[in-house]
Amino acid sequence: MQLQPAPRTRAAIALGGNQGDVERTFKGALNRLQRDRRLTLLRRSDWFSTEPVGGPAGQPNFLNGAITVEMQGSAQDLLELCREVEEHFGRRRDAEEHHGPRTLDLDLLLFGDQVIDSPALNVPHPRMRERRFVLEPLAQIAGDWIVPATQGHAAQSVDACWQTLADSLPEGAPR
Ligand code: PH2
Ligand code: MG
Ligand code: MG
Repeated sequence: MQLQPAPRTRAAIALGGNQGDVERTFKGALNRLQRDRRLTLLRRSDWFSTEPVGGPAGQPNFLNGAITVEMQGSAQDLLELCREVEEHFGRRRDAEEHHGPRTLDLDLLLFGDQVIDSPALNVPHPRMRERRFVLEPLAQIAGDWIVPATQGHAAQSVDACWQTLADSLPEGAPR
């Protein structure tokens, strides 16, 4: 019997961080992700300086961005790869505060048109529709990607999600 190659799926990943030289970390993270032969980088957004949402008072601003990739493997495979890269760049989940400072956060936002609801992984990312620091960069690179219906939200393009959120923000809302 011949083994079939794993299917290739387009995925979207959010990058965040607010400890150390985050721009350098992001660059290193993209290199490291691409070293894995299963992954191809498709596009990357600008990097945005953003005010922290949640977490301890007074933590530094974040740098945020988004990338699209093609992954030969499952969403779980991609999650594991992201965790490895986070760890390589000094992320220590066991020693950090909820929503607190971190060197590198790689959040799997979208995986093709899949809806995944498991203890280990939720796709689409459950909070992506509410987060400016996710939608603004993602809209730059994947505006017409349809976010599948979940949690009472209809299926909607990234652009439409971003427009809805942007319209609800007060004038001059912080990034
Ligand atoms: N990540 C969080 C909590 N708060 N705020 C901003 N601006 N950017 C983030 O990436 C971020 C956050 C938890 O992952
Ligand atoms: Mg995360
Ligand atoms: Mg996160």
